[in-house]
Amino acid sequence: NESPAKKFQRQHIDPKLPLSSTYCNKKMEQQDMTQGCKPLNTFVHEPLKKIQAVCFQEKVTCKDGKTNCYRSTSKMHTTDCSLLDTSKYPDCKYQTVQKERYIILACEGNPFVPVHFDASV
Ligand code: CPA
Repeated sequence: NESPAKKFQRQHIDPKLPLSSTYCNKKMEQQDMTQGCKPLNTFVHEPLKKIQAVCFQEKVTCKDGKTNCYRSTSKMHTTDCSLLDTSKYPDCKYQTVQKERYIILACEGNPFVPVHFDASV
């Protein structure tokens, strides 16, 4: 059974920068997020260690009011995958938009690692 930490890695980490505008269509399928067509998902294109280090950076309140969120102190390479409203389930079609942003992650456990992508700013 997949741990919350491994699920976060599957859904949100891809160290390689996308090379094409069809990145999200392919990657959302490959990473098993197209049963139900997940409406919005962010990939972070940085090494695992650099993303895990965010759990020890600036503490902020999460969108749901919990207090286990952390904002990165540097901008990171990200890609927003947003489900197109013309998408017809089960054929999930996404817009691919690359951004350089600060990321906000929820962290849990021992070791204290990311388990949820809260936002980018
Ligand atoms: P995920 O990271 O798998 O917000 C809903 C989903 O949309 C969320 O999924 C991330 C994604 N999203 C995104 N980019 C955005 C905005 C949203 O990729 N810009 O969430 C994993 C699990 O974490 C879920 O089961 C909910 C749970 N969760 C929510 N808040 C949490 C918290 N503070 N601590 C621990 N788990 C939390």
